[in-house]
Amino acid sequence: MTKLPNILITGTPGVGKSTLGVQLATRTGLQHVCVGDLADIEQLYEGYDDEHKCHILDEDRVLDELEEKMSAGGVIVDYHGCDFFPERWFQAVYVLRADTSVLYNRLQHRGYELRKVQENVQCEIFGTIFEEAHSSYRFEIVKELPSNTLNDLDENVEVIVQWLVGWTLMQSR
Ligand code: DAT
Repeated sequence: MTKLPNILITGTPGVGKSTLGVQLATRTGLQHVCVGDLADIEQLYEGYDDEHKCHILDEDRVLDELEEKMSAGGVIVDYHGCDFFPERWFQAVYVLRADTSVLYNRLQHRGYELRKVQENVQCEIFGTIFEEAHSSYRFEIVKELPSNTLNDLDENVEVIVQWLVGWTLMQSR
């Protein structure tokens, strides 16, 4: 039997990765893994960054934790970084993008302090994660999707479902 593909959803915090991941998993039956949640549950940290007020991810332990699942296929991973995953894990990489004002409001609503909101909005303006994705994966598998409205969310689910259908057909030829 052909293995199902793995999909990476990445982008700045607050762009809507988990929201899309959950909807996509419901629609496709693929398994959704939010790396942030996994790290919290399993305490996959190697310290605390006082300056940015966040835990420092133990990337090696995350990779160890996920390897078996990823090798089996059919996983949607979401995380706000993408350069430490093995390139071989993913057949498609989607970078979600949000407008400055939209992201600002979402992060403020999430309770982030002003400096953290500004840092993340700046990261989005500079397209930092988009660049990281392009430097980590083959150009043709990296796609950018707008994630500002609920309509965008619906369309993004459709785009990825269509990709999955096409990918599955190609494999069965
Ligand atoms: P992330 O996982 O990228 O940090 P999230 O999925 O938690 O982001 O979403 C952040 C907030 O934005 C949350 O309140 C849900 C909302 N949201 C996500 N995608 C959206 C969209 N396309 N349109 C409107 N709101 C969205």
